[in-house]
Amino acid sequence: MTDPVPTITAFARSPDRGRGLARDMRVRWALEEVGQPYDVRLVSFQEMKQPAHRALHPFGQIPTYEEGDLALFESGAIVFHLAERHAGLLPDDPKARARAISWMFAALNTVEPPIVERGMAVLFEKDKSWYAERLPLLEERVRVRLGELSSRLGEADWLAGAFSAGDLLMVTVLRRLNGWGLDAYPNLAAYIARGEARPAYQRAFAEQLAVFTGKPPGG
Ligand SMILES: N[C@@H](CCC(=O)N[C@@H](CS)C(=O)NCC(=O)O)C(=O)O
Repeated sequence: MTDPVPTITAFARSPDRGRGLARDMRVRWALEEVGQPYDVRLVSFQEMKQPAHRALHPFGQIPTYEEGDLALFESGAIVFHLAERHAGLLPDDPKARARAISWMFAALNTVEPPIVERGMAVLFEKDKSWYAERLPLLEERVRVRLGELSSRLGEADWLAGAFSAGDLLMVTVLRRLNGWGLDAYPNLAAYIARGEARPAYQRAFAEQLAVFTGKPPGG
């Protein structure tokens, strides 16, 4: 029996204007990497906060993932589920697999928080009296993580051997910087570019951009 085609949710109108920064991009990219077709249900900000969507996502956010009677939320959990179910996103060797999973957690738990904190401040806190004082602190936290990540990556293509779900999540997390702070770390800029050059990434990006432009992918 073939698996049901999963349905994910994404913003009907993404605030990023099609730049692929919303977290459905991670899920789309993972689905493309493993060659799993999928459907997308677009939701408005209002719909996300309604009981029907909250039944899928307790925090009223995107992305969600439905596959038959399985409903998931949290982009990392969804990518992990796909990596467990399909070949191509995690190595088979148990130790190599555990290392790649560490990078999944590192992306979401260690690198993403300071990037999001800075991004939120820039977007929503500019008018606060403490903004000018707080911003350098938030920027320094991001720089520290970028420096550490850059040192570990070194000249390697990917974080733990072959491309994995850890890289997929890390690249999407770093993309949220929109290039900020990356001048100092050419190896991280090249790492992001390597991720973006993958055909699966390109397909996922085109799909989410098509939602914004209203034209079919590539059209
Ligand atoms: N940790 C969650 C974060 C989900 C999240 O913040 N989603 C954003 C879009 S990228 C959202 O739905 N924002 C609207 C809101 O929170 O009201 C994940 O990785 O899935």
